[in-house]
Parts: sequence; structure tokens; C-alpha cells
Amino acid sequence: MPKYRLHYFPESGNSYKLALMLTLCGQTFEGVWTDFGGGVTRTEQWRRDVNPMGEIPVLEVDGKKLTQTAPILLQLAEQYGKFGDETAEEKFELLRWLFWDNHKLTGYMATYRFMRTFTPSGDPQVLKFLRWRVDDFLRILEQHLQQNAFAIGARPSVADISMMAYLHYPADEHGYDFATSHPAIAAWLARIAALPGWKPAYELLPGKRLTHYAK
Ligand SMILES: N[C@@H](CCC(=O)N[C@@H](CS)C(=O)NCC(=O)O)C(=O)O
Repeated sequence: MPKYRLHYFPESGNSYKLALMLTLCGQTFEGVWTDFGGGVTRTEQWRRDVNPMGEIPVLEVDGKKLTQTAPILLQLAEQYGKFGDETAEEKFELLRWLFWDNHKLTGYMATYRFMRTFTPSGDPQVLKFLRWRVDDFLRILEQHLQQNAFAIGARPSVADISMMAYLHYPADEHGYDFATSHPAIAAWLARIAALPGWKPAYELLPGKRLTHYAK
């Protein structure tokens, strides 16, 4: 069995994507809490020794350091035969939503939530712009989930794990009450939370948390 070490911080939805995937695949991992708020990932030493891209998460597999959640999720899906695709058409759809998530949904939601909640004074104009972008991406996802139980259809895949990560955090962090504003997203989040073995981020990723500034 491979030995996994996950470099993370608890508020990192990107870390949660990997923690959840490993957990749903019946794997355990050693967590390496990382002082993201203290700027560790910006130091030359951390970039030299852990991740030259300067990002969390990093997944060590038997000592080999892997980064970028999308290819890691795809690799785990293939290795454990779970949450992957079964046809060429599904593969295309899965990649389509995974790329969209990395570029749009996670990319903007993570930035918006971080500035809104975990920085002392987010620039109102920047926040307004990010919220406007996130609103649009959530509208797109809501419409897709009105027609589909999961990203690629009837079965959950790593695209769902990727897209749900930042949305499942408490409402006072991302600022959306999905049950009211986006009922199809709320129902989809509940379907994922019902998967055997599912756990929320703050259970899988313990440790010191960032200061919560949002009112
Ligand atoms: N595409 C990357 C995104 C990773 C990412 O942006 N991680 C955040 C923390 S959750 C980070 O380290 N950000 C540092 C920065 O943007 O400078 C992935 O999927 O792993």
C-alpha cells in the first residue's frame, strides 16, 4: 500500500480535494500542517524543498512529491478504479469540468473566499469583481446540476470532488446560502456528503486555523 503524506492547511479546498479522494478510496494519509498564513509557501526554502510552484497541496506518494490536484485526482481514480470515467465520452466530460473548475470555479471562489474572509481588509472593488465572477460560475453549475445528478451524469467522479471542495465550507466563509440561492447545488452537495466514508474538510484537515475576519 502506498504511503501518503499530504502537505495542507485546513482552509485549503485544494488540499481537501486530495484528502477526500484518498478517504473515499479507503486510503489513509499523514497530514503535514503547513503555515500558509505565516507565508511559509512563499519562502525560497519551501519552494526549493517542497514545491517550486509555491502552492499547497503537495501529496507525497512513497516520498515522491506530486502537485496540481487535477492530475493527482486522475491518477488516483485510475489507480483505485473509483470516480473515473468509463467511456471516451465520459473522459472528455470529466476533463471538461475539471479544467473549468481549476480555471473558473475553484480559481475564483478560492480567491474570493480568501480575500473576503481570511484577510483583514479586502479591497471592495476587487471583492465586487470576484463575487460577480463567482455568481456567474455558480449560475452555470446550478443549471448543469438541474439536469444532471453529478458533473458527468449519473455517477460521481473526480470532477465532482474538485468542484464541491470550496463550496462545502461553512456559509460564513464563502458567503452563499446555497439552499436558498442555488438549490440544485445544495442537493448535489448533499448527494456527495452521502457517499460512504465522506467527511468534511475540517475533520480531515485538522490543526491551527487562519484568522476569520469576515463579519
Ligand atoms: N491548481 C492548483 C491550485 C493550488 C492553489 O492555488 N493552492 C493555494 C492554496 S489552497 C495556494 O497555494 N496559493 C498560493 C498562491 O496562489 O500564491 C491545484 O489544483 O493544486
